[in-house]
Amino acid sequence: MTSPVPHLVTDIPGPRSRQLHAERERAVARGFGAALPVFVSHATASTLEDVDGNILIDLASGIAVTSVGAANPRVRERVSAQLDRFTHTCFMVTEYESFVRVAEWLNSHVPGDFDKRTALFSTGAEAVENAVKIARAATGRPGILVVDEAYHGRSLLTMAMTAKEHPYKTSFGPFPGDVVRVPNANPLRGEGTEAALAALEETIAEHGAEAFAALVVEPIQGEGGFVVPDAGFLAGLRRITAENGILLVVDEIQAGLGRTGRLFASEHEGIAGDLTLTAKALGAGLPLSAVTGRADVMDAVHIGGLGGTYAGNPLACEAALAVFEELEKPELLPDVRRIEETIRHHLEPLEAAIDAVADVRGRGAMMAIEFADAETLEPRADLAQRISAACHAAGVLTLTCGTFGNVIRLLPPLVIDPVVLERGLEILTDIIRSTCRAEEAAA
Ligand code: PLZ
Repeated sequence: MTSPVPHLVTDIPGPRSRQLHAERERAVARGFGAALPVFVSHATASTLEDVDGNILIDLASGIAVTSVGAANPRVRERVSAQLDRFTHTCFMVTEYESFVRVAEWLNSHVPGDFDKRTALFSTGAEAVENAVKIARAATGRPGILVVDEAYHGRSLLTMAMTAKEHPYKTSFGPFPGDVVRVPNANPLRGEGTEAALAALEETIAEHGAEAFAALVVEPIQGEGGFVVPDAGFLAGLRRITAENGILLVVDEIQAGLGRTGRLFASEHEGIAGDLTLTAKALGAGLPLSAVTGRADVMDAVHIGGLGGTYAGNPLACEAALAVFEELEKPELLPDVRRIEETIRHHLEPLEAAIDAVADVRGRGAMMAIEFADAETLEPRADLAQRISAACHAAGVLTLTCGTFGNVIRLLPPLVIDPVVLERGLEILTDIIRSTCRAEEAAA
């Protein structure tokens, strides 16, 4: 069976998208990039249709947000029913039930065999910022530990926590202090679990444990390059933080909520954060984020200390309740594991066949392919960008990532049609082969 998509009727971007993009340049601040300057008119579980009538295969999910599809019927039903009731009260003014139900679901599903509480916000960065506030209130300590290559957001504090300078931090400093970075156990480029953990213990000894409220870590790094840390690294962080009275904050904003084939990526390593952060897929595109964690830690904050006008907006809470219904379908997580098998089946043979393919990695529907020189591991951002651009021209939406920009990441909706996924991967692998072969022939 062949897939009827991608279905291209113009060049990508087409004339209408190009016209809108020109209008955008006159109206919208220049600081926003665009991975693919195409304007979308409709979406399905697997595809995006643009204003020129082209249908693209979606291997991005709006950066891991539309995990249940960008036009999910349950989300639509719940959100439209809420639209008919009311759009906003501000939870700090008058309350509504869905906020409580979302908190209850997260309390019972987030890893950790302890009594939990949840606080809802709107963006991922806001969840990270609030986790820091909560950790400081609970411990009475100031500092925050973060790891190399981490990404935690674009607000001033979360930029300080994010590793990569350009484009996130360039010209925006100074940043809040008391953020200290420790090595990551990056299997391709790092020194291994033991060395990374020894460096953390040294840093804690240098500053004194009482300097640090929390260590914040992504269980699988997102923007940093889909780095699945060496086995034992997360468990080591769990042990060392506990020994030093430092709270472990697990940032599941990109990797959580089914993306890796388990409900939470921390489950692969059998760890539980004292606080766990979710966003992105939580609201299926309606802005919603959460801090979920130990009741005693969460409730260390005084009444009135947490909030925000839109925190836990009622439309977004309804969307989250629909997402939970999807995540509870017994076939969903097995389907995600099948997505990983399909992606590995297509990409892994390239590792042996093509010198510039340095690594194929990831979990579930969070998979990546890294391009680098075979001998020196010198990153090949140029190749990743060229291949990604060729995929776009062929109607497959891929994204790049990584500290060096040399990684192509695949984030298909968890509900993508398997036939469409196969087709997208055939196009991607053909482009990787032809681009790399042409280069090898020229060398
Ligand atoms: N923590 C692990 O992945 C957001 C950033 C896109 P916000 N990642 C996508 C961009 O270039 O702005 C992210 C993340 C992790 C925190 C965040 C921040 O989430 O909802 O973008 O604030």
